[in-house]
Amino acid sequence: MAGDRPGVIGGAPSAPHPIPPGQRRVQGWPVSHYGPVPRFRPERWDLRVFGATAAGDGRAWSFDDLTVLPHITVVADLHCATGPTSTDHEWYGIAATTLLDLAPPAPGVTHVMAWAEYGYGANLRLADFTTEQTLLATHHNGEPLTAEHGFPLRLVVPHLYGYKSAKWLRGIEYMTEDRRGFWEERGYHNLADPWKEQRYSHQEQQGDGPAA
Ligand SMILES: Nc1nc2c(c(=O)[nH]1)N[C@H]1C(S)=C(S)[C@@H](COP(=O)(O)O)O[C@H]1N2
Ligand SMILES: [Mo]
Repeated sequence: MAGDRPGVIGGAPSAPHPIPPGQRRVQGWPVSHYGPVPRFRPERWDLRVFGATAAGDGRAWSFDDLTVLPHITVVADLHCATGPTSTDHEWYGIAATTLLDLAPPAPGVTHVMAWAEYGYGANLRLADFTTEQTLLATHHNGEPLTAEHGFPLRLVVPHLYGYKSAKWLRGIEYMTEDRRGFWEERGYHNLADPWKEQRYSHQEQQGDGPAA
């Protein structure tokens, strides 16, 4: 599908394509999250990269700092692990790999925790964080994100179930071992591959998650 539109990762919007097993297509874009929608306060807001960085200390960006970084466009579907798939989202933002280049992880880093407002976290294998379609999105279909969809910044990990795509993103923690995030501690699968229907933690196999 790639190459339909120059510079767009993921192909043409609305081209017919399959969705993962057990999912149902929904019209529009439902809102799904736990807890209240945070308010954006630019003067207090930053995005932090911390934990096991190569440099030994962390880095922080204001929202304005982020706007001057290179941006990418990714077209992808969003699969909620409870069943709905909304299709053909056009995301615009900063590639996760760009962040990684600016604040490299220490050699032993295997996982990251994507931290959002109110302590929400989603853990990812480093390799899942660094795919070419993983991004920190500021815009959707040409408009800034709405508050309920993660304004001003959300992670988008298109190849995994939606709970890995943390809205209201505030930090990336580099980790030298795996640790469960918010939904991963509450019965959802540690890895979350929708094509393998990795929905629930009881389906996990040896090695899929941190030792209990
Ligand atoms: N901060 C935060 N991000 C979150 C969640 C949440 O509870 N808190 N829920 C996740 C889940 S389960 C899904 S399916 C997607 C839904 O994104 P949407 O509301 O933009 O459709 O957001 C994810 N990001
Ligand atoms: Mo979800």
